[in-house]
Amino acid sequence: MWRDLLPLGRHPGTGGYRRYAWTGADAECRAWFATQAELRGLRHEVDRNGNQWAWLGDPADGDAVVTGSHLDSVPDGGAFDGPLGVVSAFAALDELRRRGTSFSRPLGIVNFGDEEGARFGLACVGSRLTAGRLTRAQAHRLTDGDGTPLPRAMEAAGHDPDAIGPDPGRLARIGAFVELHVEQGRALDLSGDRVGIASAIWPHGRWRFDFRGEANHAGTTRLADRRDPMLPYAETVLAARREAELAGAVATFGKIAVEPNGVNAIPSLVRGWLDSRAVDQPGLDAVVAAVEKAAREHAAAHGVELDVVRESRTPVVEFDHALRDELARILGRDRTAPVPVLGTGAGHDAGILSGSIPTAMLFVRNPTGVSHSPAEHADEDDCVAGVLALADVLEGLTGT
Ligand code: HGY
Ligand code: MN
Ligand code: MN
Ligand code: MN
Repeated sequence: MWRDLLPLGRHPGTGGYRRYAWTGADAECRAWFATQAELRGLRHEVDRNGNQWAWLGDPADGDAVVTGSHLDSVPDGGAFDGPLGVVSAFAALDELRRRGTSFSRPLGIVNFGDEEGARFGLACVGSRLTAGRLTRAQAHRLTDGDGTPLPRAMEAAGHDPDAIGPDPGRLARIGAFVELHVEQGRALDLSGDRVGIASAIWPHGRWRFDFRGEANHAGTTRLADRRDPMLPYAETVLAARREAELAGAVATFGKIAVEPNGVNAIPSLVRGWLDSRAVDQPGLDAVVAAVEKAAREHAAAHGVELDVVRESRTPVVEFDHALRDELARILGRDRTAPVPVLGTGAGHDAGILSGSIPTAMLFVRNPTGVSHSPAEHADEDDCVAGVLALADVLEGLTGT
């Protein structure tokens, strides 16, 4: 499976993945998923929101157990964030077939669309639409960096954008969703464990800061005469770092757009996107408010106008306690020490769906903790341990 999947959407220069929603690379990944389903005799289905499903048994019977993740990536992402959960899902099913497991509940494997939000700015679009956490009208207003609206991109990829919307009937037939994911930190490396169980996801969000000044000649405009939006932007980046440090949170300006973007022109616009995450909602709100306050002060001092737009905010997630306990029991059977339980600052479809159905996550050790980078890595032995853990979980939940 890896051999077929690894080349898709990989940038030859960086070695990172550029698998953005509704692009050619995305289509190749989706074709790979459909092929994996077909090879195993699973019924392949694309839902109204473009999420892909592969079914063993009839989901109409209800109380299905679903596993899977996503295949899209951030700009120059690694090979594991998302795909490890999908590959492990198919591999776990293969393992259960080897064991001769018979299933008492329908089993589904899912590839959620547009998890990273790399193209249209909002993460987890497929699961948000399904859960009714994003309306069709809101989704139709999303555009990519080239100004292509999401509905046009969907249409070009052969999906009907007017069909998108909540799918409560589908969710009602799912009794549990377990997403396996590469860990995006070093907790398992530090504890010496291959696999852990997720406890919670920090609240997080994305804010767009538009600093508007005046374009002018870089050689002839006196410093005193400038309204340069790059200056308050730079001060704001430093303020974000300071405020996050004070609050024990994280804050990142990882994306920036500059107009006119000329080396010898003072910018007219600097647009920076803030991603911030904290242990709790008041902590997150306080960091973002402090960054915005600093941005406004610095903008005013430089004669620059500022607009701040909240593009998304995802509340804290506590994964389902009963399901978590069940996973801990299943994975703890042959162990003396308890299975590690860890929180994360990364968002996941399992977090979005936790408001609608019982969800849980398994994390696989990441020896460096690096993620959202071509350097992301997981050792093969740990990936195999993840597949076997997922197989045990699926067998424990569905086996007769
Ligand atoms: O956490 C994130 O940045 C995304 O939802 N994976
Ligand atoms: Mn990610
Ligand atoms: Mn992911
Ligand atoms: Mn000139």
